[in-house]
Amino acid sequence: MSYETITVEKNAAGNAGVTLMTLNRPKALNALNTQVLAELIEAFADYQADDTQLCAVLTGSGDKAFAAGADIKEMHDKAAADFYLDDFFSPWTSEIVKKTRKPWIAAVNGFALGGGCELAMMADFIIASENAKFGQPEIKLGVAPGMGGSQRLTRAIGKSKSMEMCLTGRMMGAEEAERANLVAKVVPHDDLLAETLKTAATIASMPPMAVIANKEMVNSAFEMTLDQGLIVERRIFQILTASEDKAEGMAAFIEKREGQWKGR
Ligand code: CO8
Repeated sequence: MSYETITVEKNAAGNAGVTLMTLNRPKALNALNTQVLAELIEAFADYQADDTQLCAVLTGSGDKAFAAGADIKEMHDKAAADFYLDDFFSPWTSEIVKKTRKPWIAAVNGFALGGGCELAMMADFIIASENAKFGQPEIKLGVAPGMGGSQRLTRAIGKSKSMEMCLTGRMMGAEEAERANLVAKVVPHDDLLAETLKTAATIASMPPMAVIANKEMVNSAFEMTLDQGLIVERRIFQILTASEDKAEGMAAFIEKREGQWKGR
């Protein structure tokens, strides 16, 4: 498949099972326009469908930005009716987040602002370069987050900090983002890609069905009451106990060898 605004590399840098997707509009600080969305939807669908690929990484090209937001130049001339009738921004969640059952990591290499911050938060977790800067500056444009920022940021870092970020539009550096639990870890800028690919390779080496199950369980903590979530956890655990990989994983532990996964 050929793309113009993103690049996709399977088994990236020799890491078996790891797909690297890169937002590739560096002159516009990787701003997210309609074409980027269409290409990412296709790339994520291909990743989901390809049984050889088990963990994905999304990053931004260039040294400066993961993504500096939704494309302001594209949005500038749109009328409210266009945004409403097209249900603008809806496919980011419905086509990418909901349909990608396999894990993906955002490797945030610089600015992650507005839609860029919101896209990073759609990932299963974020690894940030020490140069990363997160923010929801939409208020300065007379609007507000539209791709999930008010919801996902608030769930990640709590109401007080999220409210302050959204109302002032200020940026949060990587260290603060780690303290606030927005990111899983911060690494030196030059090591970001290698470190994130290494983490992805670790995930790709796990039993694939158990990976999807773990992702589904943790995500259910955001959608349900504790009682409902605990039921989901128990049921998924019980299903996993019937898998061939459970039999193999436990046998491998007892026999002191590496497991060989079937993914079922
Ligand atoms: N959209 C389009 N182009 C952009 C964007 C963007 N979000 N961000 C940067 N660019 C372009 C600039 O226009 C510039 O292009 P050119 O060279 O042609 O002038 C190029 O990228 C480089 O940018 P700068 O010269 O501004 O670089 P600086 O280093 O001086 O500044 C910043 C970097 C601070 C990141 C600055 O570019 C900036 O503030 N960008 C905008 C950040 C922003 O406001 N993001 C939020 C956008 S809105 C959004 O994401 C969700 C909207 C929800 C709306 C819902 C509507 C219904």
